[in-house]
Amino acid sequence: MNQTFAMIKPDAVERGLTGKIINRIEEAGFTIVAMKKVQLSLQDAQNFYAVHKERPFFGELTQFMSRSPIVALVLQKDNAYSAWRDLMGATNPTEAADGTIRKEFGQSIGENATHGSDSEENAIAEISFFFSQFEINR
Ligand code: IDP
Repeated sequence: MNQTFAMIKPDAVERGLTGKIINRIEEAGFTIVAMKKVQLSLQDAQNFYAVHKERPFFGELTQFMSRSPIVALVLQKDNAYSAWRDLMGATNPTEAADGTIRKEFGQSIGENATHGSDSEENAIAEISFFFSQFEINR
């Protein structure tokens, strides 16, 4: 699977970091095959993060993700999901390696600038949550 799903989260979009993050994505050799800016409703965020619904931070996470627009992307590269996870860095920006996007742009464990699918299976599901097959350039 050479595609994965990525998001630029509300904190980064609000701070005017969309262009810088897209630049990092392209410089790392990913091809952006789909992209759009949308605002999630609270229900959309709850559906997208349903896997986390029992976690203590679910309310905080879904409020955050629906407070202002996000940028949704489909990225293409060999081993796309793991390559994008590597470029993002650890969930908590304070634990993320130097040179990663979360290290540079993340503000807290919750407001950590970007999302990336954590498996090939989830990449397929998350791409189809946001994009129809006609919106993905091949
Ligand atoms: P990931 O995004 O690195 O895959 P997950 O553990 O799957 O990390 O968590 C999903 C998202 O939930 C994180 O990116 C972050 O925005 C948020 N999150 C994770 N842990 C916490 C926490 O302890 N407090 C608040 N938000 C959290």
